[in-house]
Amino acid sequence: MAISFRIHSLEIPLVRPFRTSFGTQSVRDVVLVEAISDSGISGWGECVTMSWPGYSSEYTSGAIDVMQQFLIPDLRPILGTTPEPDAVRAAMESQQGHPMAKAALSTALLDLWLKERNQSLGRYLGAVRERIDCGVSVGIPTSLDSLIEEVGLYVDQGYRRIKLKIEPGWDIEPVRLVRETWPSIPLQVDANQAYGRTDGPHLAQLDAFDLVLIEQPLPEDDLLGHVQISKVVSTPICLDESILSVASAEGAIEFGATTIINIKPGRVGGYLTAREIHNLCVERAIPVWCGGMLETGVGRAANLALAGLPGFTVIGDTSASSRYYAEDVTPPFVLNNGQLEVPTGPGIGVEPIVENLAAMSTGVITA
Ligand code: NPQ
Ligand code: MG
Repeated sequence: MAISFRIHSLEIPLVRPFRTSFGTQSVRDVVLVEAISDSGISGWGECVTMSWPGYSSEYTSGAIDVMQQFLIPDLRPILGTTPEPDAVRAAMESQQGHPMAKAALSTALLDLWLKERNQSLGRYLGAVRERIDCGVSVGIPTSLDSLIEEVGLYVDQGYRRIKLKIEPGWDIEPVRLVRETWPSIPLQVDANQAYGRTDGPHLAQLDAFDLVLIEQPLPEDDLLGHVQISKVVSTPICLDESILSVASAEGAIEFGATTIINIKPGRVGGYLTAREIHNLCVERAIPVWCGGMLETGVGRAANLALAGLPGFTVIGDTSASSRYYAEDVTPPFVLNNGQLEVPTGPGIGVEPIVENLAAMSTGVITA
């Protein structure tokens, strides 16, 4: 006997469609990886891929495929007992790319390893905060009226920072209107790669609105373009999709392509690398914040632990469950005074509710 896996596919309706520059999502297709020990303890990790390769080259059925065909077979030799977190990451390094699939597997095994040690993920990672200030990401709506209505809802709920999704044709005017309506709320924008190198002068019009940052204006492989944009725009440029590893983070910082970094554990292959990027950024005095990928409570819990590290000084996208879901797969994370609590239980500190998991399930693969 040894550790085995169950790969759970779920579908959860979103409370409202979420539109970004790369497409619209109305239902979240979620993959939860469950790592089960001989003694019957389960560790959980969420795979943050989307169903199509719109945000990154990974996508859900591809992630399940690479887990089954390559990553789980690579892990097999070390699964006699619960492996050390470093050994898990190393075992999967023989496959290129697929950080979201790797993060899901490594987080499930890390949750199990921590539960066996009765230690929380926050403590393991080095969290210094018990509560996290929360921001919210606002999709591209159908009108300026519905934008103001939706932002107003979040402001009333207590969110401490607003992020507007932008794209060519939906940028200067919506940002102007939100800034005029809420003159002092921390506000930022995310383009998800929708602009080009010559859009600097256009994006410089956003400088008038006292934004915290402009996130990922250009394609993920265009570091030079981000350097060029940052010379024309005075608002700080923050990279998301471009940051895939410690090396790519260090390069982006040294080249002057980014002065703030969005860390998403799924995009960088898991929480160990996320912590290393955080440490690099602290060394280089680059503020970081924790991004979001419409996680269920499983991924949300782990992100809150990460966001408790000392370098996370910029408000992130760790929103309450209700921002996306009427019913979460775990007990819901509820906003309290604009904050969420870092879970303190062993591992990620939450478990899926068995009935919810069953009701949302579209299939389970044993591996
Ligand atoms: C970002 N997230 O920062 C992403 C992108 C994103 C919270 O803005 C389904 C699954 C739809 C993941 C849409 C936020 C998604 C998604 C957008 C991630 O760039
Ligand atoms: Mg982003």
